[in-house]
Amino acid sequence: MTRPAILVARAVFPEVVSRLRQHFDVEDNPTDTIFTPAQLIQRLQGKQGAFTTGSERIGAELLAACPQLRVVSNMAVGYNNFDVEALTSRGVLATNTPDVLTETTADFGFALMMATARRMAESEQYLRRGEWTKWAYDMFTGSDIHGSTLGILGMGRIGQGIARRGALGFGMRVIYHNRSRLPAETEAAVGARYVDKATLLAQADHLVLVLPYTAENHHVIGAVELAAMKPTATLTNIARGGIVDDAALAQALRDRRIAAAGLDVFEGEPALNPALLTVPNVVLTPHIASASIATRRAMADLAADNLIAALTGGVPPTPINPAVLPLRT
Ligand code: 8YV
Repeated sequence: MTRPAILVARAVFPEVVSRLRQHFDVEDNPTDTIFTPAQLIQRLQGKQGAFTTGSERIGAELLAACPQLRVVSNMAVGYNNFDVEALTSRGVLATNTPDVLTETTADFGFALMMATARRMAESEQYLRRGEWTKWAYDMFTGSDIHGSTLGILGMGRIGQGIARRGALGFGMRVIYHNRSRLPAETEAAVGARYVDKATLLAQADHLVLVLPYTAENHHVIGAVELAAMKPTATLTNIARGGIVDDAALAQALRDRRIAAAGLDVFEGEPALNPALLTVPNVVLTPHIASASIATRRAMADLAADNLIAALTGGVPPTPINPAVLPLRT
């Protein structure tokens, strides 16, 4: 029996590629070239599996051009780069990497919120520029985390992790809004209270976005929502670019409509709205919320587990569209 062939679309831990080679004929990408859509289609010819990241778009056109494809395994919990409907209608399994990154990403969301509230990036740049000549009573004064109101939009696993940190670690009052309300015992365990979106915007001292990017969630935070927030509030986005209208946010930051923002994700990243680079009251990081060494390795291992199980008759641990199982051979 011939071994399945797979493409590892981006550079990833060599140990994980070696493990995949025990099962498959592997074409990898150690130079980490970003393939154009046409190059991706070309590389996927004759491949039954693909190991992808958020950078690879898997849509109807690609699937039509790659009829041998049986499984796409995303090394990410988010999968807005996948057209799940198109995948399902073609009988192609999609998998992601939930759970293994929850706590690491919640840590980062909390850190970014704190850095934003306490103006860490802005003050570090001031120090590096050599402008620190004396202490001053009002130098880089920010807003407190402890005792303040934490607002969370989107309350999945990562949102719950941030809520716990806020409620149990920092004595914050935690409010959240989500498509569906959590069961009462989960709300009690994470210390969060459900509110409507208008209340969330009006009452949060620190608003953190942790919701998936979908068509409905495009620009969920735009000029109107920013205007509804407290002028002293901060906004942190660790979810996806496109959830926030970045142009409207840059304007709101410039006008001090809100105090500050922390952004790990951007519309059209890795490009970013140039206006964001011209406002001082924003902390910018390059989509690294899940980037601890241990967690990135766990994500790569889980993505490999999914591919191996899917193409060797096993049960993939974290399928997105399990309805397509068992896969056709
Ligand atoms: C990934 C992420 O680093 O898991 C996600 O959804 O956003 C990050 O953890 C990124 O998507 C690369 O695949």
